[in-house]
Amino acid sequence: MEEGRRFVLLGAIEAGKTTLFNALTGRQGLALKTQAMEYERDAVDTPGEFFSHPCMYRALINTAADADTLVYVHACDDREYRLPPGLLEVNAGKRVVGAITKIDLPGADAGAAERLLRDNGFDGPVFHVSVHRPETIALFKAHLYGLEERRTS
Ligand SMILES: Nc1nc2c(ncn2[C@@H]2O[C@H](COP(=O)(O)OP(=O)(O)O)[C@@H](O)[C@H]2O)c(=O)[nH]1
Ligand SMILES: [Mg+2]
Repeated sequence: MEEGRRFVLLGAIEAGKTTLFNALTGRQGLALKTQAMEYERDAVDTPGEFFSHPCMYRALINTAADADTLVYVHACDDREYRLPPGLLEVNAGKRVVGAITKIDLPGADAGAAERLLRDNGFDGPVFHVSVHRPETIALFKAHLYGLEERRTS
């Protein structure tokens, strides 16, 4: 894996990280419960437990430190902002991108979810995505990989 081209998906359990990871990387199969860091080319999927267990938090910090882009994955029906502020502080200067997921859910209010992120000081670009709407994934993917290309060119 080429250094400095890696993005890592961070977010709570059930946020939709693994589903998004599979959609972005073309990995097949069901989004089974993620037990450990999963690497696929330049992407890293992380277990949501790493957010809530202090003893696992160290591993998350290390993985984030190795990454070039941090993707905060947030389900549109989640009313709580989950990104620990310290995580962005220790990764200052890194690209940060938000993904509001499951926007196909009935009554989904992606705008409200985005405001929640903004109210908590999240200032990277925010994308609204659903695995059931391929065009939203394509747009997000283009942004993610487009940024990677721009950086190395
Ligand atoms: N409706 C809908 N469900 C989704 C979407 N993305 C993920 N899910 C569902 O949300 C649940 C959690 O997804 P998963 O990717 O395992 O979340 P993770 O714990 O963050 O890795 C699963 O039941 C997924 O099928 C989406 O875009 N739309
Ligand atoms: Mg998972």
